[in-house]
Amino acid sequence: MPRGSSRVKLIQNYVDGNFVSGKSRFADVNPATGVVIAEVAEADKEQVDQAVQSARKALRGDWGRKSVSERAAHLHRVADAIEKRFDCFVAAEVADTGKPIALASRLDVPRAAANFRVFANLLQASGLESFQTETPDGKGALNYAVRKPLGVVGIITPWNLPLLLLTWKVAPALACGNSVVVKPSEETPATATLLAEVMQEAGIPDGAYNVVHGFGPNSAGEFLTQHPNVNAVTFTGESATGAAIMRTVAASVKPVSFELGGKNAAIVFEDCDFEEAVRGISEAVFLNTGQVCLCAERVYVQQNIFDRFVEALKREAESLRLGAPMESTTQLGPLISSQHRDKVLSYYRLAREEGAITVSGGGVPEFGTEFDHGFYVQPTIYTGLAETARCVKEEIFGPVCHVAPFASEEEAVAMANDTKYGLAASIWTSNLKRGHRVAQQMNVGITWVNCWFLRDLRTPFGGVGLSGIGREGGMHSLNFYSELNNICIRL
Ligand code: NAD
Ligand code: 6OD
Repeated sequence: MPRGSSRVKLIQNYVDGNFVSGKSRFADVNPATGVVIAEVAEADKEQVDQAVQSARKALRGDWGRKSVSERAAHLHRVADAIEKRFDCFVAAEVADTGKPIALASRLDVPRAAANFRVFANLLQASGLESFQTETPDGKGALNYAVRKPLGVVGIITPWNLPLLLLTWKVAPALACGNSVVVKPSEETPATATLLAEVMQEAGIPDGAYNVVHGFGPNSAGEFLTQHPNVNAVTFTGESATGAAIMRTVAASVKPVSFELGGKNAAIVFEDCDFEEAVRGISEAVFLNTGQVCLCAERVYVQQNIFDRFVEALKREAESLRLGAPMESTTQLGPLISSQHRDKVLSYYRLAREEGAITVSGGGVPEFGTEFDHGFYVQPTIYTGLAETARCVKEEIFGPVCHVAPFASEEEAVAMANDTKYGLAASIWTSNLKRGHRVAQQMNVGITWVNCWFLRDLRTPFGGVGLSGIGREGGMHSLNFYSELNNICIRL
C-alpha cells in the first residue's frame, strides 16, 4: 500500500487555458519509495468534451490563424521555457518515474526541448511537391500540394519516458497547426501539467494545448479516442492497448499512428569491438531499468565468444549502482509501480520454471532504507532458454535479458527475426559489409550498428508487426500530422 502524507499537491487538468480540477482524484506515487507525492484530478467525460471543444475553438481562433513562421517562433519559445525550468522538469520526472537524475538530465528533459526545436525548424525548411502537367491541348496544368492541419489530435502516452514521448507528438502536431488534447499516463501525470504552465508562458493561445488526466478504459483515455470531434489519434504504449484503441476509432475512421511494444534483439558477432559491445549491450538492456521500448531483451552472441561475453555482461550488470534517484551517481531506479514489479517478477519466476540458468540477479535488492518500500528489482541475465520459451517471446519491460549463442550469421538473423514484434535491433561487428548485410535483413523499423538509441530526430521512427503502425520523426511526423490538398490549375 502506498504510504503518504496528509498534504500533497494537486496535479490539475488544463482546459482552454485554465487549470481545472476533476470530479474525482487518484494518487501519484513515487516508485522509489512508494510514497504518495500528489493527487491527480481525473477528467470525466464532460471535461474531456470541454477539452476537445476548446481545441476546436483554438483552430478557428488565434492558433488557427498563425502563419508557419509564427508557429515556429512559438515552438522555439516553448523550448526556451523548458530549458529555463530545466531543474523543475527534471525533479518532476524523477519523482514520478524514479529514474536516476543523471538520466532525466541527460535524456528526457533535453529531448523535450529538442523535440520542439527540430519540428519548428523542419516545418520552416520543408517544401512541398509540385508538377508541371502536360495536357493534350498543349496548354498544360500546374499541380501543387498545400499542407493543412488534421484538426484536433488526441495524444495518449505511456510512463517510461513521459515528457520525451509526449513532446515527441505534441511538437510536430502543433508545428503543423493542429490543436491537441493530451492524456498522459496515470502513473506519470506531472510533466504534462508542468508543460501547460510553459505553454502559457510561451504565449501558446488557449485551447491549442489541453491536458486531461485519467486512465484508459471508461476513463479519459477512452473518452478521448471515442470523441467524434477528435480528428486523429497518436498513441505510444502496449500493443494490446493499441488494438483496443484501434477498435474504438474504427467506427469514425480516424488516422492513427501507433508506437507499440517490442522484444528487441541484439546480435554480437565474434569480430565486434568486445569492450564496446559489452558496454553497449549493458546500456541497451538496463537503461531506464529496462523500461524503454527499444531495450534489448534478446541477446544473441556468436558461440566462440559466448562464455566470455556472458561473464563480462554479468560484471557490468553487477557494477550498476541501484538506489536513490536524486543521487547523481545512481544508474538504476525502480520499476514504475508495484503492479509492474509483480509482472516483471512473475517473468523472473517463469524463466526459472522454463529452465533458465540465472547468470545474475533474479530477485529484489535490499537497501535497509526507505527504498525498500520502492519497486526495485535486480538487473537480471538468463541463459539456457529454448527460443520458444515465453520469456524469449513476450515483452517483459524490465532490466532483464536472455543471452543465447549462435553459430552462423544466417542463424543469428533467423533467431532475431523470429518474433511477432519488430521495433528495433542492434548489431555489433567490426566488419562493415556484415553490418550493412545483416542490418538490411532485420524485420524492424530501426536498426543500430555498433550503437543503440542514437537518435537523429529527422529519421523515420516506428515499428513493424505488433510494434506499431506508421512512422514518426522528421518529415514522417509532418506528413502524419497534416493533410495534403493537391491543387490542379489549368493553365
Ligand atoms: P499502456 O498501453 O498500458 O498505456 C499507455 C497509455 O494508454 C496510458 O496513458 C493509458 O492510460 C492509456 N490507455 C490504456 N488503455 C486505453 C484505452 N483503452 N483507450 C485509451 N487509452 C488507453 O502502456 P504503458 O504500460 O504506459 O507503457 C509501456 C508500453 O509502452 C510497453 O509495451 C512499451 O514497449 C510501450 N512503448 C512503446 C514505445 C514505442 O515508441 N514503440 C515507446 C514507449 C513505450
Ligand atoms: O526517441 C524517440 O523519439 C522515441 N520515440 C523513443 C521511444 C522510446 C521508447 O520507450
